Amino acid sequence: GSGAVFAAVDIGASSGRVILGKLTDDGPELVTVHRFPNGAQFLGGALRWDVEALFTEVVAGLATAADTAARAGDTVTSIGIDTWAVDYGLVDASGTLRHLPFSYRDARTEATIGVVHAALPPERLYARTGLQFLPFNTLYQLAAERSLAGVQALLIPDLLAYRLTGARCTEATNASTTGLLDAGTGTWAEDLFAPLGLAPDLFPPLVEPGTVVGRLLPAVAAAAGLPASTAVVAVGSHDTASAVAAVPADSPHFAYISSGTWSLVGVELDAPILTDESRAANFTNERGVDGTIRYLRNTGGLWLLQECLREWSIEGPEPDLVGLLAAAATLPAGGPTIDADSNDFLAPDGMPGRIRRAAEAAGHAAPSSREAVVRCILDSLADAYARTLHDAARLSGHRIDVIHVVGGGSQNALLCQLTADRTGLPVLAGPVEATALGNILVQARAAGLLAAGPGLAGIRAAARAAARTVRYEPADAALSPAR
Ligand code: ADP
Ligand code: LRH
Repeated sequence: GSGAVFAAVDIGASSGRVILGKLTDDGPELVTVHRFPNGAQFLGGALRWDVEALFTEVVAGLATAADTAARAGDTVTSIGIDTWAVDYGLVDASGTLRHLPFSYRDARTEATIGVVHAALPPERLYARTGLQFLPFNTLYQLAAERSLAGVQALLIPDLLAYRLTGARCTEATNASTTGLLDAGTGTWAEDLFAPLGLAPDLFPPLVEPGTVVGRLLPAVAAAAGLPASTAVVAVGSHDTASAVAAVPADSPHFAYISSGTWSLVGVELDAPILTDESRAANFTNERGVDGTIRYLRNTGGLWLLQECLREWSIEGPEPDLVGLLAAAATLPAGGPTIDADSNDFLAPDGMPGRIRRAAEAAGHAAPSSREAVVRCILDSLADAYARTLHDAARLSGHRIDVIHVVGGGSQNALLCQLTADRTGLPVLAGPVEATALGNILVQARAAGLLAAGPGLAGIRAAARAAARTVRYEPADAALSPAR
């Protein structure tokens, strides 16, 4: 039937997609209309994102979305964009990019972390911003730029929205990953800019999810086959913010693992925790949709597995992920593990060898076969999840009865089972496309099609109606470290 549909542009570090979403009487319906690979590339001597190629894919995806909607008699009401966090493009007054955006995995911030901390000690930064220390937080990257004269910094989703509409803004959930936002108020921590030599208007003004950013530029509208009146609406433009908004939880006592290139592991809170203990445990207080706090830690994630697969596909034929996972599942428990949280695994290249050496350095026999390397990664991730959720519960006092795993990694049955076993908690896996779902539901609410509030209740109810989850029970519920 005819009606309003919403287009989600969702680009993760490993792949992007354009998904159309529609609210029906049976809940939200999602259709993926375009997919494309993504990854940082060595360009001009550094690891960078080819945002020009990404923009081309976005417009191609929107054109397919327009077509698909038109054939169903539907209208694309609005477009929302989310991507990975922290990275940005520098644009001058005419909108020209100074250079292709750096990837957060580029090593150039090693030289600037000390410079930033000399101006602003880490204790002061944490008390103000609540952001966990990661070597690639935006403020360390900005300190590595040769010059910021005459440019504004646009976070990646905001940069894409600017290219679509000509309007500049900084979406608030993603702004919280810059290290320059006040964790309590969700506004810029203005006093941090001058000590870092940053202009107060380096970033465009903040907007909250649900705000209309602008309308399509005529050239974009023509290329996409959409009316120029089509709105681009700010969503939780940090992919993890959109994913967590769409966790299909039916009680507040849940934890989440947003499982993709990274595993983002934590709980949802009403207020940030800015204590020294929390800083020492390296927990972050990122902003979620509706001012919620995503109290979480970044753990290594499926990046380790992605990089092994990439390495093996250079050595020979493309390995089959599903087959490797099945082989890894037949290996006995208690094999070698590594610290999946270690920053040693941040950079690309040579991953299987790095994992073998890390296992040996930890006093284990190095995993030799490919399936043993895969099992080592998954056992190590499950260990890291259990550790992190134990800490999250301890530091926040938040009760955890169930773990929701969302994102591409929710399809990994072995990892879900190991997670249930290690934490002693049931795991509910799915949806795979939680990020796009969260993106679409925020747009639908802005269009008045979803009950507003209280808080995320309306969005979560719609997420539950959309989700088909798979349940994993812990092998031994008595060992329950996360409780
Ligand atoms: P990102 O948003 O960071 O790019 P995704 O949420 O798309 O990541 O998740 C990608 C990951 O999902 C892959 O690295 C892979 O490990 C996992 N994945 C994808 N398909 C499957 C599958 N069929 N079975 C198990 N895992 C899968
Ligand atoms: C996941 C993610 C994560 C950030 C990282 C840079 O895609 O946005 O939340 O820490 O990428």
